[in-house]
Amino acid sequence: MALPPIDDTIAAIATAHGTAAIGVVRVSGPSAIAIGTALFRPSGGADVATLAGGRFCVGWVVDDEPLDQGVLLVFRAPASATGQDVVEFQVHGGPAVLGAVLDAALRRGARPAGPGEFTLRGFLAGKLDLAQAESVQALVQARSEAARRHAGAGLAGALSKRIRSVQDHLTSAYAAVLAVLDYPEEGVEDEDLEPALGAALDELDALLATARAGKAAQRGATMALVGRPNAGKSSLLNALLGYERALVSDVPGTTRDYLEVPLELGRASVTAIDTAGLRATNDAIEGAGVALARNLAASADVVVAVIDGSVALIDDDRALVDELGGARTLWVAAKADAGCAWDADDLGVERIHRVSTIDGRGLAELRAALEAAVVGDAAASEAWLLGERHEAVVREAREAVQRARTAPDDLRGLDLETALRALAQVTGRGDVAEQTLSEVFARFCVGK
Ligand SMILES: Nc1nc2c(ncn2[C@@H]2O[C@H](COP(=O)(O)OP(=O)(O)O)[C@@H](O)[C@H]2O)c(=O)[nH]1
Ligand SMILES: [Mg+2]
Repeated sequence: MALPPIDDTIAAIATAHGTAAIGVVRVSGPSAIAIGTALFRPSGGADVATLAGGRFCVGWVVDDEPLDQGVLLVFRAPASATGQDVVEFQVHGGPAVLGAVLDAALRRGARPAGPGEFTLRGFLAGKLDLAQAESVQALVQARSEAARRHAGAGLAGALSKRIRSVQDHLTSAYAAVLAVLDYPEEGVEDEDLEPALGAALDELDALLATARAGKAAQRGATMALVGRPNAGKSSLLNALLGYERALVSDVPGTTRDYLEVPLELGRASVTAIDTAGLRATNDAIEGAGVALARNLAASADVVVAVIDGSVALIDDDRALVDELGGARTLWVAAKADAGCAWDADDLGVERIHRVSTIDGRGLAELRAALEAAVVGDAAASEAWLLGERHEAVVREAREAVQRARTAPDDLRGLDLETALRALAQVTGRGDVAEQTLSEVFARFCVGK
């Protein structure tokens, strides 16, 4: 798959299909200003042809007839997102209006842009690297707060910076290896290389951990709230959500079914599941709910076991530890405002989170602990790998660095070259196959 030409003029509707208050038609390339001049009649005597870059004018889009009233933004090369002359028509966001404006631009010499062509031009002009370009598309597609954060950090350059840091370690190791080719009798001392290679491996491992967390986020991690009736599960869910979603009642056994709701936890987004209280019951419906709760707890990625912290423990609570104890479970002592009747030792667990939904204590710490439980080691990292492609090349780099650690002097250089080449695929700065670029940008939206 060859890349499209970049020296002609492209045009596309950049906003979503359907009706909206405003829609945008983008035009980029050498004829962009001429197309803007031909199609836009500014009010108040402004002149598109001589308008400075970064300015806008208000007026009418006119083809054979007036099409719509709107705004024209003008950017001049190289100070634009694509590095080329760009005009953007902001008009009313209906499909007929946008279609007419796009047609008019195409009749004046623009060609319809393919997916991601504007961003591709920006990449080739050095406006952003490949990791940032992929973050742009991830940002467009982000459906959760966590996904938005990862993509936003990537666009700001967090991943590129981390990759450059690994590249710096590897380049210094490579220089040491090359120096030995000139003075073979010296040999490469492990202590010359080990710090750089070790640091590179640590950083690559941290990045690979984010790929695993990212996949869990895509798959949709689940968090189940379990515990006895009236322990405070539904109140806790509402407090974590910040709004009243689950019914709270002092009548035990209120939640008989279960309810699922998306919950944002900083760098993680999970499906939170509020379950029926775990207790022996003669009520058939409640009993079915209790069985369901046990199954949900067994399959959840994270379990929040809630116990009323203000009253003494009973055997049922300790039975919960036998049933749910394990790395996936966080123990919550609820109703801390009403007193603390027991501690972690009494329950026989390593750590408890004391929370109150009345005065809010402990909630921020619990949120942080939940976030860490979902994203694991990745919680500490600003830079996240986005998708399979990043993971594959980072894994390849890691394996090559690992080989370089133990290889004989004359082969170390080759391994380091392999690692550096693999990492260059993330940022796209270096030798990147056209095929790779085509595949990356084919996943983009048209108009982006
Ligand atoms: N004092 C106090 N009462 C609470 C707290 N959280 C819940 N409750 C009360 O405990 C009862 C049961 O709460 P609920 O959330 O429905 O428990 P669930 O059955 O485990 O879902 C209700 O009367 C709540 O008002 C808390 O943090 N402090
Ligand atoms: Mg409940």
